[in-house]
Amino acid sequence: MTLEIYWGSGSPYAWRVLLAAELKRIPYESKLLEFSKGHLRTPEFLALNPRGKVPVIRDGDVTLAESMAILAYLDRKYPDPPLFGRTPEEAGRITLATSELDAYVREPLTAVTRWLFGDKPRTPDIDEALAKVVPEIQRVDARLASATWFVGDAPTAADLVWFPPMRTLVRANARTEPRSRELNLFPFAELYPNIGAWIARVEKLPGYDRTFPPHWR
Ligand SMILES: N[C@@H](CCC(=O)N[C@@H](CS)C(=O)NCC(=O)O)C(=O)O
Repeated sequence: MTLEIYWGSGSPYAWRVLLAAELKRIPYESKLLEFSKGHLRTPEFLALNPRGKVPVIRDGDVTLAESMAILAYLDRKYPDPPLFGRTPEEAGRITLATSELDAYVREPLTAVTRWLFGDKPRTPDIDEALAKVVPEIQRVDARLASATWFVGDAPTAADLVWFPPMRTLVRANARTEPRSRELNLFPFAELYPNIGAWIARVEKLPGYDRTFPPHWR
């Protein structure tokens, strides 16, 4: 039975999983669900994931939710190329990078991106979020100044996990000027050229186009 991937357009968590499947060249059946049509609230989908969230995979008898669990599963089942490195040190550094995104960056970054796309006035909350996000982005840009990928010489889970939120931020910046200019995030690729170049590299990976959020086109 073909691997089935349930995903939603633009979901950063689901995007990780699609990128992993493409990187590993795993054949899969795409099950694109629409949030606005209530597809995640149907009894059929809730039977797969009672939390009603994507991503979810089905692989024969195995049903699995939570993006990091899915990456771990796919990596064990299809070891090449490895998502979590080839050495203990690489595994540690990759997991550090994915944990850092989820622990320290995701929440303030979501606040900044939402503000950019919205029409609310600037509040201290946004400045607080920005003060957390900017040093993190600067660190990533500095890291990518001397490296092609986050860890080692090939894309890993670290790249796949950081890519969707970074690509979302780039999109938000391009589409929300002058709000993005007000936050000193515009033009993103000029301010953070190494992140810009890394994004272009990810976008050249085979199969990338199939993972691109349909509603962004
Ligand atoms: N921790 C989960 C997060 C999954 C998640 O929050 N998915 C969102 C889309 S980005 C979702 O399905 N939201 C639908 C809802 O909550 O109704 C993971 O890593 O997979």
